[in-house]
Amino acid sequence: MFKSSCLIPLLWLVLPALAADVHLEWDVGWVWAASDGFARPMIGINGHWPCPQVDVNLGDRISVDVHNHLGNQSTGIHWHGFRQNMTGMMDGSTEVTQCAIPPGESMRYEFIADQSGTYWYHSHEMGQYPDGLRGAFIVHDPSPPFAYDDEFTITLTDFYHEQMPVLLDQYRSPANQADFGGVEPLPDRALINDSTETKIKVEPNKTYLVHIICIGNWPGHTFVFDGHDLTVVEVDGVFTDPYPAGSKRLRITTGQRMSVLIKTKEDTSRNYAIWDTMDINMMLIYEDRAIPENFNPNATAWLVYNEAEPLPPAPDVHDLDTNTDFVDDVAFVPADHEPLLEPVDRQIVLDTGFKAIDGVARFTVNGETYMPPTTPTLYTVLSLDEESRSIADPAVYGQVNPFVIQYGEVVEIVINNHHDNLHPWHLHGHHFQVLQRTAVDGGYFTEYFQNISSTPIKRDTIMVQNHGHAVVRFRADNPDKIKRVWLLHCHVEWHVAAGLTATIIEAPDMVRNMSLPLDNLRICESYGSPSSGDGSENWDEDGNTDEPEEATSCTSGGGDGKRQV
Ligand SMILES: *[C@@H]1O[C@H](CO)[C@@H](O)[C@H](O)[C@H]1NC(C)=O
Ligand SMILES: *[C@@H]1O[C@H](CO)[C@@H](O)[C@H](O)[C@H]1NC(C)=O
Ligand SMILES: *[C@@H]1O[C@H](CO)[C@@H](O)[C@H](O)[C@H]1NC(C)=O
Ligand SMILES: *[C@@H]1O[C@H](CO)[C@@H](O)[C@H](O)[C@H]1NC(C)=O
Ligand SMILES: *[C@@H]1O[C@H](CO)[C@@H](O)[C@H](O)[C@H]1NC(C)=O
Ligand SMILES: *[C@@H]1O[C@H](CO)[C@@H](O)[C@H](O)[C@H]1NC(C)=O
Ligand SMILES: *[C@@H]1O[C@H](CO)[C@@H](O)[C@H](O)[C@H]1NC(C)=O
Ligand SMILES: [Cu+2]
Repeated sequence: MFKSSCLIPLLWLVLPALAADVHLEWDVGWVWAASDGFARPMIGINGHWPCPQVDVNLGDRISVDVHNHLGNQSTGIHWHGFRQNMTGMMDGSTEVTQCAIPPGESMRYEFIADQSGTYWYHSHEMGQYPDGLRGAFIVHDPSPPFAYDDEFTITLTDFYHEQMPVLLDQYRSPANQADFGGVEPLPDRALINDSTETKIKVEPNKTYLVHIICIGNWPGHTFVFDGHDLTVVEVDGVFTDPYPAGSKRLRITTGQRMSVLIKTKEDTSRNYAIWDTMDINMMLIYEDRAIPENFNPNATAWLVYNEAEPLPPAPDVHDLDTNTDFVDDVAFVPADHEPLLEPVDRQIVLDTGFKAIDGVARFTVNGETYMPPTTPTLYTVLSLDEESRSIADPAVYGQVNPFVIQYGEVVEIVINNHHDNLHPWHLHGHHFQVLQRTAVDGGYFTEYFQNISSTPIKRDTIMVQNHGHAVVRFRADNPDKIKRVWLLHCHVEWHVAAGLTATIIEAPDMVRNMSLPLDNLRICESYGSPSSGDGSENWDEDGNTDEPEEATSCTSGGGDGKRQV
């Protein structure tokens, strides 16, 4: 079925001499933790939660052996923001580039950290990462275009006391407002660095590079470092021309990253709070949503100059409108000043909507909801190669909202958000240029703005405002002309579960074959999913296939099916 010759060893030959081998052994399992005082099982790594930060240097060769010790859930790890140059089968999106890793199974991920900056890793399986399986991944650059003395990372997230399988069942129940697109479960807390009492020891007279990562499930976050100005120098792994945010607030959405420089004070006479708030406007859209009186969207952490001094309360940020009161990231300029990609070879327009399917609210892209195929889409591309059905025909991929693009094309994606809700759209495998993005209620795409940058910012996740649109471009510059498959989806896990996802099938007709590591074939077999064939069979709502068959032992929560979506 697949050629047994392996691509990975070839890669080792073309590496910079100084690159190191970084090998990680990760046992993924349940860990009790009480990040905000409420104890619950979290999905941790090697017996610890929060999951570890990965720190590597540009060019390092990464290999991670992931062992699934969860016992009752399947898993997989996506390396968010990595383009997976030459290693598209290592993207970790289950049902797309691999089968899910069932309990008791293992898989080795191998790729090269050939991009510097701020990334993260997270499960891409069945709405799983908000239960804990996510962490920071920093690729240090030997010569960044700015100077700093030291660095640290903070993550921002919404946090739930109940586990995702239970919450997803509630969200997807017919009782849940199917006609209105479904009401998402409210988070219990916001956390900074997975804690309500994060204290960051800093020294005076220093410049710190702060990596900020939104590892949350749903709302964006707006934050303020009291008494300190922030200068943006990176978004989503792309260095920017330094952007002094001054007194304006910065926002990052689920999936996004941002690095800022802060200059610490000259003296250590007091400490300062970091204030973070979840975008409450993403939760308020339903008239009949009950937001409790005491609901607290805020989280506080501290820059600690002097441990003998008190930790001050968060600044009282008045009149913050999380709809408008933030720096527009479309105004950033990438440090490499790469020109606007043109002309456009292919335009893809996504009009988002929702509809009730079997009484359950689903989101749609151009009228169709995404249903995960039992054969991972990449495997369809590889295995249908020799058959009579053309892999350039989107119909062979099933209900995955497929878009086929050709090698070298400049692809423009227009996202028209017809919802009352904001959506952070994320593209795997590429950075895209952001040409334009409207404000809330800014209307759908009809024409280009007059003020498009000649050097647009590049990132991999963009917030698309309600009843507005965004326009992004990328080149299908697949370096070695390998067939690749990338998800394009809203990063809100509720919305992923509701089908707000499309699939980009890149250069399917390229002759160069990619062979799958034997690990991948083995886990498909032990999971009970096919590793070849078309995308006509789906996992349904309850995690069963269209054609009923025996459930395997890798049952996820909330039902007797194989998995959740
Ligand atoms: C992709 O990898 C190839 C081979 O290692 C390398 O020549 C190329 O520069 C890489 N491209 C990017 C965009 O990193
Ligand atoms: C935040 O959490 C990560 C992961 O646990 C850790 O590596 C990092 O040091 C923490 N940052 C601070 C400022 O405590
Ligand atoms: C910080 O720098 C200022 C100006 O150079 C100096 O006066 C001060 O003593 C320094 N503070 C510390 C704690 O070194
Ligand atoms: C959240 O922070 C804002 C700004 O400081 C404040 O006005 C508001 O009262 C806080 N909310 C809660 C519930 O503490
Ligand atoms: C560009 O124009 C659009 C619409 O005319 C406007 O919403 C946006 O704020 C402008 N952007 C900049 C950076 O001026
Ligand atoms: C691709 O793989 C198929 C199936 O193994 C094989 O028949 C074909 O010759 C390969 N094509 C190339 C260009 O290697
Ligand atoms: C899976 O196991 C964890 C840890 O024992 C437990 O908290 C959780 O409820 C289980 N999930 C399901 C769906 O059974
Ligand atoms: Cu969304």
